[in-house]
Amino acid sequence: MRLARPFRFDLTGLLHAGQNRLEVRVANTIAPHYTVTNESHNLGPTDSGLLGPVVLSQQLPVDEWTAWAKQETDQLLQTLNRSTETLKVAQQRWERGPHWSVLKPIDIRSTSGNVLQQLPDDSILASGERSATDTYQIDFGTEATGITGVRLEALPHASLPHGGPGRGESGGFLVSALQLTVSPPNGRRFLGRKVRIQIVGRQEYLHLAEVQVFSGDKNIALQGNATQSTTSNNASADRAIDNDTNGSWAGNSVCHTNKEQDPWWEVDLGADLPIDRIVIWNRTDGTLETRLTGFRVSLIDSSKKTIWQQFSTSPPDPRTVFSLTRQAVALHRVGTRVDRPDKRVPPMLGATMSETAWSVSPTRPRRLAAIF
Ligand SMILES: [Ca+2]
Repeated sequence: MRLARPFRFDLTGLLHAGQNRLEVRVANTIAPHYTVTNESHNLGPTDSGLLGPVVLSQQLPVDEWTAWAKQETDQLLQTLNRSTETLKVAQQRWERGPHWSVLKPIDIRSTSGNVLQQLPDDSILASGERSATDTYQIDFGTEATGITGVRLEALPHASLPHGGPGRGESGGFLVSALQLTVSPPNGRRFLGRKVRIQIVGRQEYLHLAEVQVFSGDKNIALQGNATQSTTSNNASADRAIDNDTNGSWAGNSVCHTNKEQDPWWEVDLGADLPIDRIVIWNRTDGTLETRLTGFRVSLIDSSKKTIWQQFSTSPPDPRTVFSLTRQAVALHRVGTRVDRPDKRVPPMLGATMSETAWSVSPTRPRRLAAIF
């Protein structure tokens, strides 16, 4: 009879190779005895039955143990790596959802000389002489890739009028424009194989007098192979890389497509090459240069990925220079979020908002955000 715990039985020598059957039988436990003993001596449980769990452990030779552990690990890993429909859906949702991280300011400037101070949480606090208008220019460093959105948060602060979040007399603010540009880090350059120019969203003729693609000081477009969506008047695509910027039609150096939806022109440089500048020369005769109003320039790499893109709203006169060391980012969708949705906040729109604005006159300090 054993009354102390733990109960340990050494089965060495009783087990044989292969499977063994073990039966644990518990009979006549002493628990019922407690119910009839004097309470002053009763220190244990009074329920009849097995008191406590039974754990069987076995010690295997090292090699068998290793094999067993490996088998167990493999099975667990298999379970871990097995994808289910629920997991797949959850992962997709996780991947779709935004994951915000705070950008760390590197350089902060105010054109009207306001004092901009970086706080410990990397937010920026404005103070000093208030001016009617101002432009804040802030450089951030980031190693993030695949950025899909930017969120501008306006935070209340005790030093601002009525607790902020703005510097207006009521603690409000008005943001009339937001422009975002991106530069490759530490002198790195965009590598691309094709430069594509396209008029998007309407039926139009596309003419180009010349397209220069500079890698350093060398125009490497001259070595490329030019194509375009269609050709009219025998004005082939290679007229835009004939090293002649003459924009007069009579000079036979301007390429020409049919009037069509979303016409394009493209030069293939043959390999991914570092690109610093793209210069687009327009047609100059008559008033036909206006046809090149609203076009898109893209740099595409060998894997057909667009790695740089810019949209120009005004026609080159006679040329437009696109520097790839600093790229403007087109902002597409804008939303605002307030912590009190019952308060109406006018939406902030567009990459460069000259006519619309994000304007807030809070009745009490609160945290606001606009998402681009
Ligand atoms: Ca030309």
